[in-house]
Amino acid sequence: MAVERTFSMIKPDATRRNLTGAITKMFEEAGFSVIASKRVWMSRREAEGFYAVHKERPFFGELVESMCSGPTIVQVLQGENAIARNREIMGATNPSDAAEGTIRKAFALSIGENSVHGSDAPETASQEIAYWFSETEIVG
Ligand code: YYY
Ligand code: MG
Repeated sequence: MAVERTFSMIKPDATRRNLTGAITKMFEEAGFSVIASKRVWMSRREAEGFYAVHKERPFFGELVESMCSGPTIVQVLQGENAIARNREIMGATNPSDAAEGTIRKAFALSIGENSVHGSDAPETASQEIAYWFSETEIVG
C-alpha cells in the first residue's frame, strides 16, 4: 500500500470546544504524520470556493455559515493509505451513523457540525491541499 497525503480540517465547532489536540492525537495514534498545519479563520469566499462542489445542495448556505463561524485547523496528513484511512477514522458524515471509536462518534454535534473534514479521493486530496497550502509549508 502506498504512502499518501490527504487534506484534513478541524472545523469551528471543534476548535471552539478546544478539541484541536484531542482530534490531532487520534490521527497521530492511528499512524499519520502531520506534515503541515495552520489555524485559519476562513472568509465566506474561501469557504464557498472550498465547498464549491456542494453549491447546489440545500445545506450549502448553512455549511458556509458554519465554516466561517470561527477558526479552523487545516492540516496535511501523511501515511499508508491515508485518504481512505482518514475517512474511516473520521466516521460517517452523520454522527448518528458513525461507528464507535471514530472522531465524529466521539465529538460531532450534528450532521452540519461534525467536527472534521477529510478528502474523499486522490484528486480531491491534491486539490484541497493546494487550496490551503503552498509547497514550502508542507514539510514531509
Ligand atoms: O465528506 P463529508 O464531510 O463526510 O460529507 P459531504 O457529503 O461531502 O458533505 C460536506 C459537509 O456538508 C458535511 O461534512 C456536513 C455538511 N452536510 C450537511 O450539513 N447536511 C447534509 N445533509 C450533508 C452534508
Ligand atoms: Mg466530502
